Amino acid sequence: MPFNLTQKILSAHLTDGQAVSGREVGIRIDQSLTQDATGTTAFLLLEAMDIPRVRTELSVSYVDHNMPQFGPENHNDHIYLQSVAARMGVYFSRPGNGICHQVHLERFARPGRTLLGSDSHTPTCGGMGMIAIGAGGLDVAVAMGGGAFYLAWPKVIGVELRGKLPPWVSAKDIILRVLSILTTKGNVGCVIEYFGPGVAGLSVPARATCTNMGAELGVTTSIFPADEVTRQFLAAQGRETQFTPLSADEGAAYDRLTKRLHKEKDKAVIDNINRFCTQVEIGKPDKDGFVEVSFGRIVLDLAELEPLAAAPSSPDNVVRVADIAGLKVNQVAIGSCTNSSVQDMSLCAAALHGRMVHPDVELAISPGSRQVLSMLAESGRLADMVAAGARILECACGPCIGQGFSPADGAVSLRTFNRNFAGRSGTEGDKIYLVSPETAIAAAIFGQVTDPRDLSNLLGFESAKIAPPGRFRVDDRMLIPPLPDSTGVEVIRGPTIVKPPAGQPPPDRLDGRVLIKVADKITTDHIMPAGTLLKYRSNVPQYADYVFNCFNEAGKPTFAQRALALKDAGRAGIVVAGDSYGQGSSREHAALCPMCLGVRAVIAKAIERMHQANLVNFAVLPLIFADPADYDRIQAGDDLLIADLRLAVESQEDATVKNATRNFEFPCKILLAPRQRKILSAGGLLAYTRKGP
Ligand code: MIC
Ligand code: SF4
Repeated sequence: MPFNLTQKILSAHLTDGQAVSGREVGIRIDQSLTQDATGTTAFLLLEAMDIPRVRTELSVSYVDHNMPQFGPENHNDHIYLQSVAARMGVYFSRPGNGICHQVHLERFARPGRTLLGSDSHTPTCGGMGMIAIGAGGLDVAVAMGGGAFYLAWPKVIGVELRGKLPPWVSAKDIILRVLSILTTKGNVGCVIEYFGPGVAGLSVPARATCTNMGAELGVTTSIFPADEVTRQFLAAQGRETQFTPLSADEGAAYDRLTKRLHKEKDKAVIDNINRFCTQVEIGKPDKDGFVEVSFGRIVLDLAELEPLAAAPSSPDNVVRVADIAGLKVNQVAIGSCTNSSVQDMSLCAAALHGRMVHPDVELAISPGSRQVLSMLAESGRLADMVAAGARILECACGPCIGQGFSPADGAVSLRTFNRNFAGRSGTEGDKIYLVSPETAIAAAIFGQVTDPRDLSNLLGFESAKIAPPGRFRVDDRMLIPPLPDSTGVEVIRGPTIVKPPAGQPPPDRLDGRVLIKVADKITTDHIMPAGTLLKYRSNVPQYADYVFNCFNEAGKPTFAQRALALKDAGRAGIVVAGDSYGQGSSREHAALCPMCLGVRAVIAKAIERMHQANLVNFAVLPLIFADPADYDRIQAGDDLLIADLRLAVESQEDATVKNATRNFEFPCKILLAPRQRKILSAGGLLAYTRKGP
């Protein structure tokens, strides 16, 4: 039977379970990555497992998120991470070396390997033909300790690429087109596999842009084949021996996807499905106007693609750049793990050469890595950027995670990043558009949204294509390799690094109160804000003061205060949510901090993959409304009871929840694999791992 590439790599790594769609399986993890904002907890938890040294083929600890260093917290984290990496046999990528995903792609990614990272954009390395998955830090810690990683055997959605991209249209436009079809909802448990004749025209960083932003679809990962382009990239990085050609077998099958969409409200999405997908079937509308739409693969003719943008405030709010042309722009930011390669940066520098950034625009550029920055410096491109008035930021996440460069009130900001969730930039009511480097640089020069296809005329140069470097500048001195023998290495823990609290086994009976009721598409940024609060990541009790901070109202008790009062009264906190709860990052603090405040259950219409796993890992019960209409019958402040909670967690597929305030009962589903039930019953993954299954 012919296999697709995802099936091939997963099957070769299978340690547990069967390859049946939706069934939980365990896979062996070859490589891991952590970054500082999730890494301190990951390593504190790894230490708590009493594992002397990591058992992966390769593990790398990056420092790229928490860089401003206001107060001692960030530097304490860096010192801890460096010392614990030395102790555990892990590579340490020093602050200044670059963004984890960009550096990993350059120096470590290998076709056919598995990579688990404590960051949702770990799938970036899928651009190299590997299965690269984002997960919570505790899952990564278990994998570093040699344990399997568990996931639902995925549905594999095929994206066939044909033709060649026109000038000034690029990879960002491909993934924005995919987002306009699949949206950020309803893709849990899928892998996106790219194939077809159009793949060969895309460089490895361009492929990585597509797989990176696959995270915004909520899929498990995305993958490209490993071909001649991959070989050339590896050779240019001095790593040709690590190349293996890999692709789907001839005639390999892909899965169909079914989505529940609203006939009117989701009309644009249904139109896109009709336009870009094969074998579309649309069911009859139900009483509320919802239809089941199912389809085969997505087919994109790259030659017909045009510049696109994700308008505020969701990555799937996709519009044509031509339709918003003329909109005044006040700020442009180029960088992030999505678009910060040498090619992306060189293209922007070429457009800026001999010109000035528009007087009404502030332009920030953060090269993705030290390799990128040094190559820009050597080629003179950096001088072009500086001469044009660009503000050069360090090689780190920076504005992408709200570490500075927040836009002014009402300002329009164009960014080459991957997320534009409301407020993530650090400005309430922000107007962030996600665009390609081509569209971003056009706006920086002209002060308004400009279709980059007009740039050939406006700037007088033919094409925007920058050839991939034949040789990258390889200098690994900022990557500290593992010591052959790390016994006796001292781990340095500054006072701001606090051991995370442990989870608790579920009580026999849940007696709780709804602390908050939130709407659809609540992201982990809503639950646990980053920005200036990121520095508290290593101190869970302190960071927990800011849970659901964006919903706190002046003069009223905060979420944390209400939750702690309930906890002190010996009762459980409950969160009620709509569809797609916990979108976005892998940050386990979005489970860990609410748990620390006494939250024991989340009841939602649907919960995203990484967040659901994090809830289970910290013994917070995820429950799904059996009838989504029950969501409307519950209010914040209602008292909810589950009589046989322990029994339900151990063995039942449904739980009956009694709303004692409004005097009615409603059913919820417990959609957990047997292993997850054991984890919850044990009080979380740490206790479960220590005890053994
Ligand atoms: C993000 O892009 O939101 C982050 C910051 O990289 C997160 C990780 C984190 O919260 O530390 C992610 O994507 O997982
Ligand atoms: Fe960093 Fe932004 Fe990428 Fe997250 S999405 S890893 S914050 S650059």
